[in-house]
Amino acid sequence: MNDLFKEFDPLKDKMLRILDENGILNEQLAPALPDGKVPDFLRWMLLARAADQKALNLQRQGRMGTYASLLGQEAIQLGSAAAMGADDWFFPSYRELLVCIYRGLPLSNVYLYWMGNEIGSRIPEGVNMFPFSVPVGSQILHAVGAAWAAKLQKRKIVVAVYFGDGATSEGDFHEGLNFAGVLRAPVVFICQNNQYAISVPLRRQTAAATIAQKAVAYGFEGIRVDGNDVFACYAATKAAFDKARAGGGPTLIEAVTYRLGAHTTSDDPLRYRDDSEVEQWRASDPLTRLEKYLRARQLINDNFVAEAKAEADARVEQAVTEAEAVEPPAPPDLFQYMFKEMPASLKEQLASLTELFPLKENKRG
Ligand SMILES: Cc1ncc(C[n+]2csc(CCOP(=O)(O)OP(=O)(O)O)c2C)c(N)n1
Repeated sequence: MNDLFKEFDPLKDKMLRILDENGILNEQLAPALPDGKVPDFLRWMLLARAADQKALNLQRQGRMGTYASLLGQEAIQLGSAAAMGADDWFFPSYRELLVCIYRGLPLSNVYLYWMGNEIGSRIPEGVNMFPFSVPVGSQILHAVGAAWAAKLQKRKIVVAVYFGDGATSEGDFHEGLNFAGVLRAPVVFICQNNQYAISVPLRRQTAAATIAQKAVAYGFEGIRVDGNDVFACYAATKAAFDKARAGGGPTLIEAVTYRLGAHTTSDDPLRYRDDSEVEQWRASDPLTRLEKYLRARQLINDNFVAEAKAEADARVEQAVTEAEAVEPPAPPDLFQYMFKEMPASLKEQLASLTELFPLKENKRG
């Protein structure tokens, strides 16, 4: 298992790729997955794509707040999520819709979150995730802490944490990796290198040749994978999880991918990148790649795709109905959830807000 990390040592300037852009599989590197499971991967990716497009539409219709699309990043999200064990935990940033729903978070929770309703962040019992993290990189420290706790408690739990290339410029990234290395914490760092931190390109985040090689400085293994290849993403994550569970410590995975959409619905990428660049990456769309492979192997046909899309649309509509049926948050909700005992300064602010919005908002306050 660890051979994968030796073979793809980031200092050797190598990148793990198993399924190429034409849908051709490298049998030697292919992970052990039953044929029946792979069409399911496509089904999930189609669901994420439908859910993503719906969120963008809802935002444009004023039915959702700002939304951060995952378009183009489905392979790393699905591949990594599928490699986790039932008891493992993950700590998302804000872009991991597919990881969340694959691991059991209802899609309606994701929608509620982006609708500005804290109820979206109430994670159901049994879904082993922390809520979305908007402060860039802060979840890395939480994840390392959780992994260390699991190690101290001798629980065979592995923790995954997701972040973008921009997060690697944060102190939290370096502190997290340093401690994980020293403590040999069972944590897998998953960097979705989608080339941009809003408008700032990767070359302005780091002078290093790769993000994966940063693991070397912290004393553990890193690997660079083709982030649009679901097999490579699955194989690397599975190896990293197996290693961590066996006491082998942390791993940094750099999934090289591309954010095909805008950073969020508030962003205009035309201002800082060329359409030609986007078009180039579109040719490596993770869904098209997987679909080509599955069709060539005759594991799916037109009917399968049509049915999967229809099923996805129905699930998305159901989730929207559920999310929109939840009462919108009242202004005093802003003051909930942070402190057990509300500090005096916040009590004062709450009182003046209540004065401004006296009647119906108060009923839930
Ligand atoms: C600590 C902190 N600083 C700045 C911001 C503003 N901000 C929001 S997203 C973002 C860029 C993040 O880029 P990256 O880590 O590459 O993740 P991506 O959004 O590309 O998935 C920034 C600077 C923030 N949310 N938190």
